[in-house]
Formats: sequence, structure tokens, C-alpha cells
Amino acid sequence: MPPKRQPDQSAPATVSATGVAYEGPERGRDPRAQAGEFLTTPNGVRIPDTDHSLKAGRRGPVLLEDFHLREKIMHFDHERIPERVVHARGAGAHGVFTAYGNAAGVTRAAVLAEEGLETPVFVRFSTVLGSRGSADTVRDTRGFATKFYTKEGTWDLVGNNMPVFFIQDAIKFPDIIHAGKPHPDREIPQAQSAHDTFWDFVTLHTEATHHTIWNMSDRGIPRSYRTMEGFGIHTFRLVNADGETSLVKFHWKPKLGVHSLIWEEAQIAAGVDPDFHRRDLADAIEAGAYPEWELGIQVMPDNAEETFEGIDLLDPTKIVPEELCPVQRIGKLVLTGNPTNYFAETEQVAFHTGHLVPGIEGTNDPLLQGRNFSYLDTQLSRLGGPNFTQIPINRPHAPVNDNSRDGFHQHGIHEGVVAYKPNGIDGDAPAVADAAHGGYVNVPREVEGEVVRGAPASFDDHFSHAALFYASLSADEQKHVAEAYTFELGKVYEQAIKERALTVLAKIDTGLCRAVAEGLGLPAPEGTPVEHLAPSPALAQVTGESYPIEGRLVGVVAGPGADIAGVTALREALEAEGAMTKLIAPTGGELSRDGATEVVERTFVTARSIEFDAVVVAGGAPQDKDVKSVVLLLESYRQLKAIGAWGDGADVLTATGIDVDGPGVLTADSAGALAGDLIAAMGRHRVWERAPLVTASQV
Ligand code: HDE
Repeated sequence: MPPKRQPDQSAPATVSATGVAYEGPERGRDPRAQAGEFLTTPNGVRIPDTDHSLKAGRRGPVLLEDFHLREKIMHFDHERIPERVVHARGAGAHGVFTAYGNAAGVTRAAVLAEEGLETPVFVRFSTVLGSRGSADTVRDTRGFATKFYTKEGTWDLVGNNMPVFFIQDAIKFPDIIHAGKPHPDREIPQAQSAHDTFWDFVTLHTEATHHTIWNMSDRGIPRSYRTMEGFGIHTFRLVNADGETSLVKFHWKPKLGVHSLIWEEAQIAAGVDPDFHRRDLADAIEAGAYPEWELGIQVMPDNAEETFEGIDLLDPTKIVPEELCPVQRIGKLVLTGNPTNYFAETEQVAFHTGHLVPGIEGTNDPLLQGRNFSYLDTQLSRLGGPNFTQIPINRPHAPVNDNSRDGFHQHGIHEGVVAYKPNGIDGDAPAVADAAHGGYVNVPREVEGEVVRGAPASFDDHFSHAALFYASLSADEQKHVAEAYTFELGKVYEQAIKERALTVLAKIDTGLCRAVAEGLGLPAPEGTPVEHLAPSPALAQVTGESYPIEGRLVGVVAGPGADIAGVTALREALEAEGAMTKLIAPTGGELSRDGATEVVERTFVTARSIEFDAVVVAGGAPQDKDVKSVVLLLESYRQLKAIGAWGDGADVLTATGIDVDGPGVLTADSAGALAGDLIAAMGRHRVWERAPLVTASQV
């Protein structure tokens, strides 16, 4: 008898090849992807010519019998799928999550509880408002969605880089998104909140105030996906092996610290390098500077009120300050592999807040409850049917035996006649699992109440957490918030909307309100700011702390006659810290001196300030003032980056108008002597002491 065909529902290499598994020569290879040495049709028929249609004579009409033409064009015509209705623009990476084991007391989920357990993950970062081809560096919230392929089934933590949301109830989601997306008449502006409908909505619907001020802060323009925090936002319920429950908020803490762009950089990058964040993520992983986060939890008692220190834990517009409830670190995420194919993996990955594993449950947060419906629903139109969990990137790494059958794009070849329970024919297989056998058994909860369209009274506090956030920022960050509101509201046409926005700001902080009013040329409304909790230092990101500089980039300006041995020495010193250099010269090619050679990777035409975390001028660099290099240096100075020079490279800085004795301007006799100071300065991200020297309009 011929061997029986087996259904293939195994996870192919594109999915399982995360972290360690990515090492092998078969990296990312799906045996069912393109194979064989000849070009074929989708049915495997070899093709002699793919450049010409089949015609009746060389100048004659094309024949309908040309099946190769038909199949090739038909497939092309359907290559695009609907982009995500929100979070359309994104970048993904494979990685590994390792549990520390200290969460075992609060959850029985092995992925979090089992010490040393490595779980493969796929993470997708995204912007929210822009379409799939929009720029990375726009002012927006960022998505931070993680798919854990756990041995107990798939768990998705679908979070953002801000800990709160615009709305308290899912029923408002179409409203906030319609207000934020481009205006429907002209479909502008793309990927922006600086327009009338957004500000009209968020100033009327004031529960959006807290999230809006996060967007206006530096968090709205991250330096990199690698330097963002992540938040699960909602409160979740964790259940331990004894059935005891806790209310928990999830936090991702980046190893490299939380850092942002300067607004000028964000704007320039949107034109010069719209792929800025995508490129940064992929380049860092390729260079071995693997992005890392620790997963943290705030653990709070599961009390009947579902509050902590008076804060309503079901309200997704509120935070629990870390000073009141510390974040306990329970595991580490390392991103180690770039996707092999953007469409197959990053585009087709499907997250869902309802993808939970035993030991992790949701709560009655009305925003979360609505999401539990929405994410499953959206995949039906986006991925074309109910079988999207069979797409390689979405396949669980746990065995699947779900009795579901058929539907569009069914990949499983299911055997037998039984797909129902109970059944006698297969001995009632597959068996159901109780908690002892790893079944997802919900914690029993009493639910009762009157049917009502409404929210608890605590949901009416729309301003105190926005005021808390603003009060917790450093002075530099507060200044950026005022500038962001001034910019965004300055783009609004309707005067009434600007005035309404100022009345909201008056409730947050008088100084902020006055600064924005002044920028808009409007009177600041009278009003007393609301009371708020004590400032939370954990919310500030400019703290004076130093961080590793892995994956950071230094531009080295040089030219014919420059000290190339010095360039090499600087490159090696930075590479030892995981950072990278790019040599910038008037033209491409190589630069050599005294037997040392370095490749030019950017010219004065292709280099722009936004790409670099610091810029240095090599000794012996050209003294002539090329306007492009002047722009590069002046922009970098204005963007508060470390600037350096060795030897007579310092003369170039002086000729450009940069004070070599100014803050964060580093000079030394040799490249080797410069390296240490440069590394230390980059570890602090920016030269904040220089900010007062740079005018408000420039930063
Ligand atoms: Fe989403 N959201 N969302 N969202 N969301 C989607 O799902 C939705 C919300 C978030 O990289 C969509 O597969 C509703 C909060 C991320 O693939 C959609 C509500 C948070 C991503 C959807 C929210 C998020 C999405 C679009 C209000 C932070 C990208 C395509 C109840 C905790 C995931 C898709 C990825 C994507 C609906 C609110 C984060 C339409 C209805 C709050 C990171 O289903």
C-alpha cells in the first residue's frame, strides 16, 4: 500500500527559526516555498520564456491560451492585501523570551513562571495613524506587539509605547481613529495628528487628554524602536498554580534606556529617510547589537473594587505610578533575527488580545473587552478567512487539535470522519483538559449588575493623570511638550478648536497653557489646574543616567589627506562598545594615507544629521567649507548631539561656527584620545546642557 499522506500542520522554519534556531544554514527556509532549479508555473510546469506573451505572429494579437501569462498576471493582480486599519506601518523581528522564574508565585503560565524557559517570539512595532507606506518618524503612538509561541499555546501581548489610551470604552475606537486619520475629502494630512479633526475630537472628548499629552511629549517621536518602553496598558489578571489571582500591569523596559528624537530630526527624517526606524532595527540586529528588554509586572491585590491606592485599575486612561507599585522584572526579551520575507512574516502576523494561555486572564476593562472582539474580526477581511492561524508566522508551537474544518485557505489535510464532540467513533478523542492537564480554566468570577450604557464615576477624572505626567517630566521634556502643542495647534484652522485646547491645558498646568497660548498668539484662559498625585520620577526620560551605546552610529567627516589610521582606531574603539561608524567624504570610494585605508560609506551629498548619534571631524580633514558638511555639523550641534574632532579637524568646527569649548564639543590630539569622551557623551544620549544655547525655534 502506498504511504498515507499526512496532514502538515507543523511550524515551518520561518516561524520556528527564532533566536537560536535561526543559526542553521536553513535559516528561514520553508520547504514549501520556492524550490527547484527551473522557473515554473504555480503548477510546477517549466517555462521556456517569461519575457514574451504568446502571440499569433510577432506583431500579432496575444492568445488567450497563454496560461503562463494569465497565471503570472493573475497572481500579481492580487499581491496586495488590505492594510491594517490602524498600525498599518510596521517592522518586525524574531527573538527569544527567557523567564527569570520569579513570577511563579503570581502566575502558572510557564512562559513567565518557569525559570530559564526560552520561548520563541515575534515582535511587531508600528505607528498607528499612517498608511503602510508612511514615514516612521511622525509624531504618533507606537505599537509594541509580541507573539509568544509558548508550549501551552500562543500568547499575544498587544501593547503600545505609552501606558494609557485615548478612550475608556471600545465603542469610541471608530471615533478617535476617524478623527485622527487623514480628512476624508482630500486624504490629507498623512500620518499626522496636527489637523483639525484630531484636535476637535480630543478637546471635546477629554478622556483623551492623558494619552494626548504623552503623544505631545518626546515619547511621540522615539529615537528607535530599541529605545522605547512598552506597556500592556490594561490591567490583566494573573492566576497562580493554587488558583490565587493578582491584578497586573505589564511593562517592557529597554536595556538601552528610553530615548527620543528631537522634533527637527523627526521632520527631516520623514523626508530624508522615511524608513528610519525600520532601518535602525534591521541594521542593529544584523550588526549583532541585539535589542533587549526586560518584562516587568506591577502586581496589585485582586480586590473587589479593582482599585489600587484609589486608582481605578479598569480605566485605561490611568497609570499606577511605579513609585507606588514597583515594576518587578520577570524575564528578558532579545531580538535576534530579522524577518526573511516582510510580507510573509511582518505583514501577515495576526495579533489578538484574546490569545491567552492558562495563568493569564483579562479583566473587565471595557476597552480590553472590545479589543477581544475586534482583533479576531479584523483578520477575516485582512487575511481572507478564518484559517489565518495556519499561516506560517501565526502557527502555534503547541499541538493543534481544534476540530475546526474547511474554510478559505485550509492547509490541513484532515483525516478520518470525526470532527465533533462527543463522539463514539474515535473514543471521544481528542480529550478535553482540566487545569491539571494544562486546560485554560477561567477563574470563577461573580458577574451581576443592571444592564446600563455608562461608566463608573471614577472614569470622569480626565485631567489629574495628565497633570501628573507633565509635572513628572524634566524641564527639557516639558519645553518639548509646549513646543509640540504649539506646533500641532498651529496647524489647526478652526480658532474655536485652539481656544478649546487651551482650556484643557489650563487644567493641566498654568505655565504650559501660557507658553502654548503665547505661541498661538491667543490669550491664556483663566483656570486652576487640577490636583494630582506626587510626581513620578520614573516617567521622565532625561535623567542624567548613562546607557550602553550598542547600535549607535557615529559619522566621521574626512577627506583626502585625513588621518585614516585615526579613523580606523576610532572605529575599532566604538565597535568594541557595539557602536558603528560611517566614514563621510566629499566623494565615494576609499580614503588612504600612510598605508591605512577605509571605505567611504556616505558622501557629503548622501549624509544627513538625522542618521548619526554623534559626528566627528578627522584630523587632516579638508579645510574647505563644503556647504553640505557645514549643514551636517550645524544640524548635529543644534540637535544636541556630541560633536568631536581630533588634531586640526577642530579647525573645521571653528570655521563652521561651532565653539570648540562649548558643551558636548569634544576635541583631542588623536582619535584614540577622543574615543572615551565620545562614548561617555553618547551614553547620555544628548548634550542637554547645550539646549539653552540653541534657540527655541531650532529645537
Ligand atoms: Fe488596537 N487594533 N485596537 N490597540 N492595536 C489593531 O488589529 C482596536 C488598542 C494595537 O502589529 C487592529 O490586526 C480596537 C489599544 C497594536 O499587527 C484592530 C481598540 C492598544 C496593533 C485594532 C484598540 C492597541 C493594533 C488593526 C479599542 C494598546 C498592531 C489590525 C478597543 C494596548 C498589531 C489588527 C500588529 C492593531 C483594534 C485599542 C495596540 C483593528 C477596537 C488600547 C500594537 O483590530
